Amino acid sequence: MFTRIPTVLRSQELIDKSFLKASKITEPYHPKIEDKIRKEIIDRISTIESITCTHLLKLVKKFPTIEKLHPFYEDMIDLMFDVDQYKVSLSKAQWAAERIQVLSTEIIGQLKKSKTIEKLNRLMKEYYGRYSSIIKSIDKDLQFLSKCRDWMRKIPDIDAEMPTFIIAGMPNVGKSSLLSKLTGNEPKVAIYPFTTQTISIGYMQLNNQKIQIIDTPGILDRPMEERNEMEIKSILSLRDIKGVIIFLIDPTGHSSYTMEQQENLYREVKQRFTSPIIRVQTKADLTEERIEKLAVSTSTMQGFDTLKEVMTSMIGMR
Ligand SMILES: Nc1nc2c(ncn2[C@@H]2O[C@H](COP(=O)(O)OP(=O)(O)O)[C@@H](O)[C@H]2O)c(=O)[nH]1
Ligand SMILES: [Mg+2]
Repeated sequence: MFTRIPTVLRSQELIDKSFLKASKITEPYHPKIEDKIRKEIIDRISTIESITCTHLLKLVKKFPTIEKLHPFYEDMIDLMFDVDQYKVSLSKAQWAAERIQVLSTEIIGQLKKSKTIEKLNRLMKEYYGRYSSIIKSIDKDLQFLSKCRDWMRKIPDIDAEMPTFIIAGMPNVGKSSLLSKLTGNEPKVAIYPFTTQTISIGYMQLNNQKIQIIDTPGILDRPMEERNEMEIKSILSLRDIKGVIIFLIDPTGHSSYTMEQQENLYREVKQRFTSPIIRVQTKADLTEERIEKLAVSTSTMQGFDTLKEVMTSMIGMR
């Protein structure tokens, strides 16, 4: 999702990069030495301006506008860094680019009117000095934006607009098995911010529509009371994904969790999330007992057709 945000150079890096490029510029022979020097300095300044403004304006353009993002990303970002500071830092980048453009135009104008080599060199020095101080004045902002970029790249690549099913249930009830049997592919795995957990994302077609299934190992599988505040907030951001929850229940004892533990988790998920919830019994091959209308087995594939029908009927319910 946020993989296209460009790397942010620190002030000194940007200065070094521009100056290095500028230093390589040499003018061919001119009959008058002042003309040669003037042309060279003007070209250098234009190069510095162009490299710098391209970089800064690319940041302004490619860093996302937070308000335009889906609430899920907005919430995540809100947990990660100070959004007001983010906006300030981006506008400082814009400001610096504009200042550099004005400065370059001003100095180039003066260069064109200057006759002596001494005056030309003095203007070049002045430009380098004023340029550097503008760029250095936004170093904190560039540093901050670089950190924001690192954070944003950690947000899992959930497509917030795609119909989504979120698999929940205690550990070992069969979440991962169901995901891989439904999607038939290796899921994408991402670290879930502020937790020590990962989430897996898989895709499948239901009724000619691409849907996304999220397996939440360690995320929707234990009571919130065992979690710290950041972890809770981060998990609750999943509420913004308007998905349907598939809550798996393993009544066989195979998962080593009691029905009571599983029902407690169910109640908690139901209370915290407003999404519709489909309850599904798992490991139906291990027992004749049916405690839910829907019962599936990833060993025998029984119940899969019915589950898919129910899922299809729920697409677009939220
Ligand atoms: N017999 C049987 N075992 C299953 C079924 N689904 C999962 N398992 C087994 O249950 C264990 C836990 O499954 P897993 O998908 O990793 O559960 P998760 O922790 O909820 O992701 C694994 O050993 C699976 O092979 C099923 O339908 N039938
Ligand atoms: Mg698992």
